[in-house]
Amino acid sequence: LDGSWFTEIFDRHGSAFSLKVSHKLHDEQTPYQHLEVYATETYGNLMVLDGCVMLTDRDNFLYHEMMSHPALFAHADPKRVVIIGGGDCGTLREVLKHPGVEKVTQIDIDPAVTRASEQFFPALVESNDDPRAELLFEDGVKWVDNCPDESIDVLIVDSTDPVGPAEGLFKTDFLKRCHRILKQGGLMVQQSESPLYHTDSIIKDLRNDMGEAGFDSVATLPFPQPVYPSGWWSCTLAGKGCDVKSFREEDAAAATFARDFYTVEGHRAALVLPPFMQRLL
Ligand code: AG3
Repeated sequence: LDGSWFTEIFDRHGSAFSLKVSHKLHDEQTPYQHLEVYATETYGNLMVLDGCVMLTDRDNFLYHEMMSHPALFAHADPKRVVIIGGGDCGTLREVLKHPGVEKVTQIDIDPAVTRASEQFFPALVESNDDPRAELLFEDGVKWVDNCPDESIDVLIVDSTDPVGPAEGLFKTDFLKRCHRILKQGGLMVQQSESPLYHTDSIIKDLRNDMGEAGFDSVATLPFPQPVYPSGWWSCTLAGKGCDVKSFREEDAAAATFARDFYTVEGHRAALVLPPFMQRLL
């Protein structure tokens, strides 16, 4: 390949994704991970953690809208929202678009991610001065442990892949702790990797573990995400005394906030599991 390319190799899947970069904007070894930011030729800025693509200017709306709006519309009246991870603040920005939300606490262990977002992805942090937003930099698992029972409406886990620091966020033990802090009628949503690559592994295990943790309904919503492994991604919702397959369709249709991907029809469609996933799950 001519010129300079950033490549993430998905070795176990025999594939890779590349973006042509014009230059590197940032390179930092934080206490938690290796953080890089590149200027690309056609996707705007690119954030990379430990060699894995986190987001680009051009397509992060797909992931961030699907990590927030389906969950928030699946809840009857979400007021108290928690985001574990999500330090780039893209999910936070989407959550704050819901006028009924009274408080959102984002807990990311690594402040360097938020600092990089402030510097290189200003659009993602544009709502951070909203008085409803609280940004904490600590261990999300510990925060959940110190959170009172039945106090949260929607919990969003916007993590990296389930290897290294985020591994514990996919385990039954953590999911049980999440279940404890959710109110009745509450729900959680976890980013759940690629439908093509991970349905019979990470996605299946996560759904089973959510059931084991006490959740009574579960739904995996696939969505496009060109810059992640296979170009196709998913989030998995789990409800505590609510059916995550139903949502406030009238409110979703009437919502006037700015978005580029989420629609009520798209939400309905995302709830239809492709036959190959039905077979594997
Ligand atoms: N969190 C999901 C990242 C997973 C991507 N995996 C990979 N490139 N191998 C992204 C954080 C965006 N808020």
